[in-house]
Amino acid sequence: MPTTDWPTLQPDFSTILAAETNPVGRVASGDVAALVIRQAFPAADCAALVERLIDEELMFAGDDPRVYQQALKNEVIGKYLGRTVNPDESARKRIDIGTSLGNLGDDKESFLANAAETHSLFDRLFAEHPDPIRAIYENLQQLTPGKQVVTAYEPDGRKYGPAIFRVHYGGFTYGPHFDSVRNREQRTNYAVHRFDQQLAGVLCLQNTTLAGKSAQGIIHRQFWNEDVDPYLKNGGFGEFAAEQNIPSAGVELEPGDLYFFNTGLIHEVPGIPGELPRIVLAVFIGYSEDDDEVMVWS
Ligand SMILES: O=C(O)CCC(=O)C(=O)O
Ligand SMILES: [Fe+2]
Repeated sequence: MPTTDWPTLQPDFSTILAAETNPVGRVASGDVAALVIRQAFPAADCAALVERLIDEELMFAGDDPRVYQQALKNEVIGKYLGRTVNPDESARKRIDIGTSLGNLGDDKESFLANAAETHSLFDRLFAEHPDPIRAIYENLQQLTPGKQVVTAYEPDGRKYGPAIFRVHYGGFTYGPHFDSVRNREQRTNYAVHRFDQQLAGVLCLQNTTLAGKSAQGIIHRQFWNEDVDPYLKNGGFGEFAAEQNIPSAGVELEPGDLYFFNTGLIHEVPGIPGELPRIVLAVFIGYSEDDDEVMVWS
């Protein structure tokens, strides 16, 4: 275990629990930078899954600009593309397989209908194959003793999407940002709005690599607030963070590795224009210290 001021705890839930009785709570409070579970889903299963997603025409193998145009026309992918996130398709090419509250949440009925389709799709995909969604939920359950990890649902029982695959082509970059249904999207009409803290769980399925360097996440020890907001909007956060000596944690993942972090902290994933797309399976997590439920959605 590293003993820095702002630790990343790893490599598996039992080691982490031996060091911290409430590890997710420590991420929620911002005292721990991240939790990393090495080989939460075996690397060989990641490779087989990527092959299957390609065979199913849910994604495309390479980074050919025509591929993305083709994907837009594909009936299945077309439905799941994060178009609202990436209005400039030539610059930021990303295929989403799953249902995103961020992209679809403005229309609750259509969001929940889309989520039901995603459940059917994933049930079919993983009926007879290793299920990476389960790997995320089971690790999270172990890391939140005494609480119940569930797919997020509305009071009438309807479920959100359980997780989302994101396939990033051509050096897709997440600039410094935060994610919060409460503070950013202000989705007061959703059950997940009740949680004090929002975390993410991200399972790496495939890295993108160029000249020995791969695309990896960086988390800054700075919660979003009104004062840092202008720096996020004008692209000056990097300079601000350097001036203020804000600590950061880089998390190096291999395919099969899973990390959890607080999305209220400013975070980023600088892109690497490697040959293969960077593929992750991602969830958001709603957490309150005094809530018995931990809700998971995408
Ligand atoms: O892909 C990642 O590692 C993180 C992406 C991200 O910013 C998020 O899921 O909130
Ligand atoms: Fe994020």
